[in-house]
Amino acid sequence: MSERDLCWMHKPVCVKELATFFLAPDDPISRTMIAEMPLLFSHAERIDSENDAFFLFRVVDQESLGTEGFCLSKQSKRPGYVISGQTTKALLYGMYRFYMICQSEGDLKDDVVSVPDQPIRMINHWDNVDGTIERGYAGDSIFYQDNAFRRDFPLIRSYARQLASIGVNALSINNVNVHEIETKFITDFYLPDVKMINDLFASFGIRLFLSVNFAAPMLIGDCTTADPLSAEVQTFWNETVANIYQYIPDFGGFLVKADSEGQPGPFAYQRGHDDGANMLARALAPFGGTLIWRCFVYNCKQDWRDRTQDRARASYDHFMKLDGKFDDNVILQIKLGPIDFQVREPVSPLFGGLKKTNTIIEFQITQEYTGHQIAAYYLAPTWKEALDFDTQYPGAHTVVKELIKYRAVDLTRCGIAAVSSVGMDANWTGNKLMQVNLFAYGRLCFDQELSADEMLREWIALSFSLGESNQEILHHLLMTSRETYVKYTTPFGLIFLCKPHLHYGPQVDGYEYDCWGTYHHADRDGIGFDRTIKTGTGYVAQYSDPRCKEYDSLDTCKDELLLFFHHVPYTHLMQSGKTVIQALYDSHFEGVAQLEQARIDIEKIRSELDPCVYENVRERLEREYGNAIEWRDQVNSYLYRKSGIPDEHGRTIFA
Ligand code: GCV
Repeated sequence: MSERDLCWMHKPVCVKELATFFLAPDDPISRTMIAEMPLLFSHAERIDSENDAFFLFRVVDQESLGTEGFCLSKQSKRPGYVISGQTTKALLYGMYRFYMICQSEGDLKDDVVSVPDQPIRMINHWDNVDGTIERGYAGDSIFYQDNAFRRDFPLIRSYARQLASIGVNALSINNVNVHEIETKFITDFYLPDVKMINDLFASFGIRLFLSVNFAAPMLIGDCTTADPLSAEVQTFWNETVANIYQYIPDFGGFLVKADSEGQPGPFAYQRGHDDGANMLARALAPFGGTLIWRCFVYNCKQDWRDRTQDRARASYDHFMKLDGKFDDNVILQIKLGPIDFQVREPVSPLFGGLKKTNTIIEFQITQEYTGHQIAAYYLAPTWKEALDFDTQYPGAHTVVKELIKYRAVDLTRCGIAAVSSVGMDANWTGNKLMQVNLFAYGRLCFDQELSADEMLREWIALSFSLGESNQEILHHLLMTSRETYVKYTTPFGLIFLCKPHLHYGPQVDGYEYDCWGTYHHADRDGIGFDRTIKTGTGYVAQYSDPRCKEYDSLDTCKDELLLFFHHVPYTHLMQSGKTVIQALYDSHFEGVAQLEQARIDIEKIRSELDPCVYENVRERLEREYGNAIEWRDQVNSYLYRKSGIPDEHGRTIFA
């Protein structure tokens, strides 16, 4: 077994009898299934008689399953199983699910009916054509090398099957910061390569998207402007899109980061983001293409002296007023929180705020602020919290997961996207344990009701051969990993105490006198960013009335977000009954103590781990432990020096 195979589909299920299916071999997804069967099921081979069939794949007419839902059941009169769905894509999903159930539970005990909760389940790659990955910590890009497509099709195929196995159905393959060469991906020179990748993913039911540069009409066309209302610009995009669909008739569409962190956009021409998005959407519409437009728009040249400015307000301020102005094939992609994938943020108020616009919630699987694939950090609890968040706006559907699932009938293009964590590292994700985040992401997109606990148990059962007590140890380590990381880095809603640009390791004032708008405002008396109505930036008012009241008041704002919304004295009593300063000290000590336990736990399960997995996990844990000590000591010393208040328990703080 090669290390590359160490994902959740590395051991075939042994079936007693032959398998058969009746699929059209000229359909690319059917061909994929024919190739996958022997990899997943050890005695499976194709035969022609339905009577001998161990598996039956049935294309059925059952509207409730939609185009991607499937049923799994036992055959009624003889041993074997039936996998049914309305399309071959649904059958592919059914086959993978059946495999995983057999692998983790031994057999299919009850019938399963599974229909994905949202139409778009996407992964965004921030890969650059030079082979680097922005915020990637698992090696180079699997798609590119030395300013060219890598063309390692077996590798890409193996990635595609992993994504399909968990139900991902859309993929963008280049960074949203679109550099010089990638701007040309939409030209004849690169489209044959894009097509090859597209066709490979299409055979696993995954639609391909490209990130595009808003200034492309000037950079690679003959236009003198990129103004979305200019006729020459519209012609450029119409012709460019028509050409793409000549090569790739099932092309998904574009993903756009505009007017953000140096990327060009419609603001340069005094146009709105609706003008920019609709112009591109209209070029894509005749071909059924989709335009995904990111709401990550804010001023990254802020003056830290001006306490009225607040980066958290930006997305809502820009996009709320445009609600209802976007074409049907435009989707706004909104990061989970108002700032930027911090360890804990409130959910963006655009969810629930926007009523007449397709939306995608954006998560980040790559661990930019969450430990660089060094720390163990199981992300599903964060995502679950966001999906389960009740915005408390008036209306039939108020919870985030419903808002991206059941929009008004004509708003069908909604879903979830997440930034990829995958690279050329042999175990795909740098830290073997962090494969769990990719797995859980896909599973959760398909079925929002799965708990973080269930998905973790399933992944452990599929990925390792551990006895029951060792499974529990690993489960505990990962289930608590998020809180561990939060505790030793930025608890209680603090954000950005990390090293600037790198986003790993502590530098408490790294962003304090900077232009990025991410301040903690610690002084000798207190700490936290005041976003309240009376004395702060008023950000809280972007939420529904009940949520606004909850966050605005010190009595009701939960401890976990206290310092995101309030500036309080160090002696302020939190809901936990501790003073803020003591809670901060305790949290940093506890985080390190939890890692000390994790180091012991890994040794306990060592004998049942593959040696190279053990070595990878041990090495990462040691680095995380060293980093945690640095965080604890720097943050605690910083706070002690500012406040002059000692730790109640007299533990070592470096004055
Ligand atoms: C792709 C953060 C990251 C950037 C990233 C940006 C985004 O600011 O640090 O690297 O750029 O988010 O989401 O566009």
